[in-house]
Amino acid sequence: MLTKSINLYVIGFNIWKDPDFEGNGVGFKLGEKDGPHVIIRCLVWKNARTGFNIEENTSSVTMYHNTAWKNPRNYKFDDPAPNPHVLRNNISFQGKVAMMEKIDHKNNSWNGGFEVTRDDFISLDDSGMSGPRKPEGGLPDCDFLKLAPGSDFINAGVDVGLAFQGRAPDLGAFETAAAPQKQF
Ligand SMILES: [Ca+2]
Repeated sequence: MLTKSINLYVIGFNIWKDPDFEGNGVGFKLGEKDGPHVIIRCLVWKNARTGFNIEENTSSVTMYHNTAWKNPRNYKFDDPAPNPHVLRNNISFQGKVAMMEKIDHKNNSWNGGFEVTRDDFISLDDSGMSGPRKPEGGLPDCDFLKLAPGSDFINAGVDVGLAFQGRAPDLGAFETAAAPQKQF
């Protein structure tokens, strides 16, 4: 299953005070049944427990350009992977990352060389994300978790075959528009 540009948040909180509430607080459940899921440019934030959870999936799951913020565990890939899961260009901010050995994770925010701070993002205000979607289903215009000018994540990604701007892909769910070329 290919999943692109999906946003999941406040899962696992009983916001409606439902007495039969049984949510387990996981944003993306990637397991239970095996499937070589491909997760691209998704956001997951403020869930009760886990953002992206591999949950014993033994297929090779691919995660490119996702952003997880403020889940107690942002990424939980804690099962052995007979077919290695592949993670590139993902961001974790304010939440734990659990990666078991044999998981192929490189060039993500937790792989060294980056310090993720508040200043990497234009906005952490998610109030605009619950607004109406655009007619074609796109996100409302808002700067939530988009990279701030000067962020180390801009042009710091590896090419995974997806469109990008500037000299290289950015990390995370949103690609920063490249500066216009100077006219000589
Ligand atoms: Ca770029």
